[in-house]
Amino acid sequence: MYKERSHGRFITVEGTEGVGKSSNITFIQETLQKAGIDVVATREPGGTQLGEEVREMLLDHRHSGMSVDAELLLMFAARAQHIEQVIQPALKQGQWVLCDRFTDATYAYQGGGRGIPNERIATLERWVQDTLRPDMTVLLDLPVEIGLARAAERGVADRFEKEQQTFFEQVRQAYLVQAQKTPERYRIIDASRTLDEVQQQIAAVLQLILEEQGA
Ligand code: Z5A
Repeated sequence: MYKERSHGRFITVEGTEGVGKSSNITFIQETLQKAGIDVVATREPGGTQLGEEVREMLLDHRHSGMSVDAELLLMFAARAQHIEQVIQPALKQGQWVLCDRFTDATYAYQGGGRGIPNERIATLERWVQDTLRPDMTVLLDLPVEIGLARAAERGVADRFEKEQQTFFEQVRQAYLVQAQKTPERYRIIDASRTLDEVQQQIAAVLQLILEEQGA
């Protein structure tokens, strides 16, 4: 479907519960903007009106009985709209897209967490994305118990946040396996450090991609 080669760069930020994605996305966006990059920040599930409505369904406790396949297909339904309406047009215009979660989250949560075989996810990935893949994925990694303790301070838990620690351990392992499989794309950040230290690590990896870009 999306055969055209895009000109902008596609950066995704991933991690388990409470790793600090929200806290660091703004930092990444500001760092890129200071380097003169035109950045579109967005998120999954979400990023479009349809995607945000799907997100509400996915996170809502009223759907605690949602089947794992329904969950998987809703993630990709939102993603299809997001790619067509936001990601691909931005990349074609030369903008950089900074996305809070993308398909690596599907491999981690629906694959690692829910147990859906990777081949099924890969089938949908090829269908919905064709050759579109992130250029760089920043994985904020930290022990699950620290992330859960940080997240607990935020208040009401959504449908995913109600999961047990073992679920998030599986999610974390699935992320680390993906990072091992595609080391050229993944940048693993030690997110257990202070916010300042985390941002120093992120600044270093951004510097590399900016140098490659000649920015
Ligand atoms: N999901 C899926 O299953 N499959 C998919 O394909 C996709 C998503 C795309 C919603 O995602 C859910 O969708 C998600 C996976 C699923 N469910 N879960 N869990 P989300 O990204 O919106 O949800 P989230 O993971 O809960 O992200 P979040 O709420 O935005 O959390 P965060 O961004 O990682 O953390 P934070 O809010 O920036 O930080 C948490 C707290 O820690 C906060 O109080 C910070 O001030 C504090 N913090 C942050 N960094 C530090 C450091 N370094 N030290 C100390 N304290 C810190």
